[in-house]
Amino acid sequence: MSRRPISLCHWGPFEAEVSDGRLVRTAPMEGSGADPDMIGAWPELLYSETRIREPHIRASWLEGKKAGRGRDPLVPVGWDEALSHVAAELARVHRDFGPASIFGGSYGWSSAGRFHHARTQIRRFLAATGGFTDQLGNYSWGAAQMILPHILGSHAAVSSAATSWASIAEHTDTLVAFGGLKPANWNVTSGGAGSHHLPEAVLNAKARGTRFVLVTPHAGDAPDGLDAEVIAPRPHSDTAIMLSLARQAVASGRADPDFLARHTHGADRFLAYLAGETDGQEKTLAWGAEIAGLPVEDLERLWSRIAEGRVMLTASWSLQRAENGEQTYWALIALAALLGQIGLPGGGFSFGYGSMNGVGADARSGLVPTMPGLPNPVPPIPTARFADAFLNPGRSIDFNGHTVVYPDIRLVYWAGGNPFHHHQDLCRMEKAWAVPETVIVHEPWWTPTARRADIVLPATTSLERRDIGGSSRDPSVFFMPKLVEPVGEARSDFSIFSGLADRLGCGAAYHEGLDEEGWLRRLWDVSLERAEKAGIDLPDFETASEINYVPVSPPAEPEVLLSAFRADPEAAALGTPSGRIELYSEAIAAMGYADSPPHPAWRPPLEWAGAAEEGELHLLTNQPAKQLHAQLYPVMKDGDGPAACRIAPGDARARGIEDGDLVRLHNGRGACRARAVIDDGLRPGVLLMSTGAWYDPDPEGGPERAGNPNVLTADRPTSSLAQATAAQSALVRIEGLDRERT
Ligand SMILES: Nc1nc2c(c(=O)[nH]1)N[C@H]1C(S)=C(S)[C@@H](COP(=O)(O)OP(=O)(O)OC[C@H]3O[C@@H](n4cnc5c(=O)[nH]c(N)nc54)[C@H](O)[C@@H]3O)O[C@H]1N2
Ligand SMILES: Nc1nc2c(c(=O)[nH]1)N[C@H]1C(S)=C(S)[C@@H](COP(=O)(O)OP(=O)(O)OC[C@H]3O[C@@H](n4cnc5c(=O)[nH]c(N)nc54)[C@H](O)[C@@H]3O)O[C@H]1N2
Ligand SMILES: [Mo]
Repeated sequence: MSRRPISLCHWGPFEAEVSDGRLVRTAPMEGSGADPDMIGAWPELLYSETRIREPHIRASWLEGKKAGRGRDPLVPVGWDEALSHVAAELARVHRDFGPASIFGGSYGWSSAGRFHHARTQIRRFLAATGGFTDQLGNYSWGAAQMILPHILGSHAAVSSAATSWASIAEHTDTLVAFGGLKPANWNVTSGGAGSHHLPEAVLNAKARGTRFVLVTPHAGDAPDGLDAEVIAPRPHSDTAIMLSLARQAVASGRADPDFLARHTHGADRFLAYLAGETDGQEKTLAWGAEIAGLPVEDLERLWSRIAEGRVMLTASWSLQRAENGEQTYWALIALAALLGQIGLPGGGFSFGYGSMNGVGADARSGLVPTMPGLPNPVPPIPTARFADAFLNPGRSIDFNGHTVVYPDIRLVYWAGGNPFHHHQDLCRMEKAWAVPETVIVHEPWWTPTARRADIVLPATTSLERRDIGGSSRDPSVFFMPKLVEPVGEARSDFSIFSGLADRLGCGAAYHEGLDEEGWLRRLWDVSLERAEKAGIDLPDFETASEINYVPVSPPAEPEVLLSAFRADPEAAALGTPSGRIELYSEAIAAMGYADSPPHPAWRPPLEWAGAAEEGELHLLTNQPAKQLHAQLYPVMKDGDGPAACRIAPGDARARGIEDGDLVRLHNGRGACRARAVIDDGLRPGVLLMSTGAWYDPDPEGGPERAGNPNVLTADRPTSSLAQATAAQSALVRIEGLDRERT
């Protein structure tokens, strides 16, 4: 019997069993450590009733009515008719309103596979048509992405570089993880990965003697077997905790003056703030503990853990997805700078160990290229401000030192994302979504976003086409075979855009006369060149297509973040104005934003426990354990009722809520149903819901029915500097719903 083909998705590599042209079974590739439930969901997901099988157009749109989007019926049409409408509409809007009125940022994860990555494809296509309004930054680490270049010269510390687990296992005495090390987040990697070995890497470090301290309101953020110490502060108080530890480092004489002098800029001004010289408040441990809602002994103990030995400080990405999230990352870097271990093996700081599979893995990045982009003359808007932009054409906002003027959006084109999953304040977004004249969506499944389009084009999944896959955090490359024929009439995004580009007369610019195979060969040629430069052997295209899975040897030395800069701060100067780690930034000071101080500082958020009224709780929304965002929902959702909401026992008791009860969460922005799960590992005053439920508003005006917490979150930016999502900053109330149980 021949070997089963291997392919790849964001939640891991898998072996596929295909019988009579139908996918019947999927299992994790042997030794990969991928989650068998998520991988095993593929056959049901692929043929789900929720697949879009043919192109659809809203009947009332065809009659020229803008109103009715998301309510009036979508009717099936042939491909030719659908593509004619899309091409004509793009040409009309382009001609009458210009390229800036076409919104095609299309934020979203799409699927694994470098060539067929929908978001890359749509941006190239819309650029080929003459331009479009793009989105700058992401939802994952949007605040860090904008502020880290001011502090470190680039955002590599959050995106691609982290000190490797091998270095931690060998050298780290204590690892302090703000935001915890949530093990379920290791189920996925952007781009897919051959190896899911973080659970092992962490236990290996523990076995070698690393002690773990997790600072998180939820004990569930601790991996099994780690025996970690957990400190559970109020959400969003982390900045104050870090600043008080920094002050303690100075006050106790533990701060490293040589590191500060040689490797940082502006330390004196930051230290003056810590001492209270600029605002009359010394940032003592007692001050930090008060803000964090902790006994001061907890911070004294935390200080004693980091005062000695080799210390690695880390923060999850969730911490900066909050009001003033920029400050949290800056404060962590400042604390690490005072301890003076940045750039040493197993010491200093790194971000995101608990955020995604592959962070801290020993891997070579960037072997497989994506389809290259094309020039776009239109300036982008900050990613998470799109609903605000639709609602306020012509308005100016501050953004990282310059002014962005919102364009007048007439047409929205989305491929590879689900904004009715990912954006905040969905009731506000519904209003924004009604503004454009036309909405076009490519999707494999009838997601809430697809259902709110005027023209829906059915896209294939990565199992229905060939591709080359690989993540920058993984030592492998995958040649993903076409496992089955497309479901229904689905087509790849590339084939849809090629057809449209030909109609619009920009085919040569978009596809360059190449088909799927032609592009895969071209991309692989680039990989071979890159591999040769790096001294790695890769097989030729035919061999790789045959074997599917190509392991790539990891780099010889484990990565240590900023080691070259530590060794020689002149030769390996950072890309900041001073060439050093900036603890005070003149560039940020010059922006003059009231909400963006020029050194790390505590600024109380608008929505957090410190501002809560009687009965209000802080709602945190983390990533779903067995879904990738809203992907997999049709198969992996937990039962028929709404999503779970975790609540601490005392908070439940005070409201007469029992485990399993149906509950209603609400605030001034919206309301949703949920199923109460009483969790004694959760800090009182905090509610925790995972994202990923398919938005299902009640036409009768009752609470949203699936448990999508984004009806409760605020569409408010982290700060004027980053304009990133602050999804974690939300106060809500919760109550039982008529004692109904799910
Ligand atoms: N409240 C709250 N909200 C959040 C977050 C939070 O912490 N709290 N986290 C945020 C974060 S970090 C992120 S990254 C976002 C994620 O938000 P999204 O990336 O928008 O979420 P996904 O569900 O992964 O959406 C990807 C969509 O692409 C579709 N797709 C897959 N393959 C293809 C393809 O080949 N072609 C096409 N055309 N479509 C395809 C999938 O079916 C899916 O619907 O959510 C953000 N939202
Ligand atoms: N299984 C699975 N894994 C995923 C994803 C998925 O959809 N499913 N999505 C991936 C993506 S796109 C991203 S960006 C990453 C996101 O990675 P993260 O942002 O790190 O992950 P989250 O699950 O949002 O949050 C992790 C934990 O942070 C804690 N936390 C939240 N706010 C605070 C705070 O103010 N203080 C402290 N101390 N702790 C806080 C919460 O207890 C929460 O459980 O996850 C990736 N991993
Ligand atoms: Mo993300």
